[in-house]
Amino acid sequence: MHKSFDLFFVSSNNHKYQEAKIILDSLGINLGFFKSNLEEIQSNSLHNIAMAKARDAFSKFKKPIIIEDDGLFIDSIDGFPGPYSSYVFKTIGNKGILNLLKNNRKANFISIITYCDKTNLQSFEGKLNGKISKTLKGKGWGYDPIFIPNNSVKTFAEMNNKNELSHRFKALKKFSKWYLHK
Ligand code: ITT
Repeated sequence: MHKSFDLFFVSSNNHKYQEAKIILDSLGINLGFFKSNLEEIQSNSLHNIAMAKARDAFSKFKKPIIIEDDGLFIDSIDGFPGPYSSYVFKTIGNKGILNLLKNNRKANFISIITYCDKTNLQSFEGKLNGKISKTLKGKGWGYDPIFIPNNSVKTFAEMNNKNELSHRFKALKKFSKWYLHK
């Protein structure tokens, strides 16, 4: 069954896979899914966390894989939650973030996609600038209801073209260029 897949996305998060699948389909890459909780090392570098996750994923599944590590970096609180985005979402959540912010609402979302196979370990970064909304807007997963990309008045949760401009799209686009010419 797995034969038709070019490579596998390893993550505990279905939403991330579903978006990555749509994006890579549009770029001509057929992405399978292994649902798994990967080792998440303590580090303030998304790149280091991503490399550890990718090594862990490849050692578990022994097939070409990609993993993703994301961070929402908010300027006025020194880049918090950054590498702790997953933990912060599960604890204080979007309402907790909104309660921390005043006037300066600038933020950026970063995605690191790391590819690993027997001979390669390669990372690709996508960064999207934007701001945090004043209230929750729209229905979406994770930080989608509070993140407004630059040049938009809508949050990710209210947009219908998130996958054409997101941090994830930018990282996967760079990855696809490399992967298809590898
Ligand atoms: P893995 O198993 O792949 O690690 P995860 O959900 O723990 O899944 P991350 O460590 O990359 O993933 O955590 C980043 C968090 O940031 C994630 O849990 C979401 O809450 C949030 N996030 C990442 N990308 C997002 C997006 O496109 N929209 C909304 N929230 C996002």
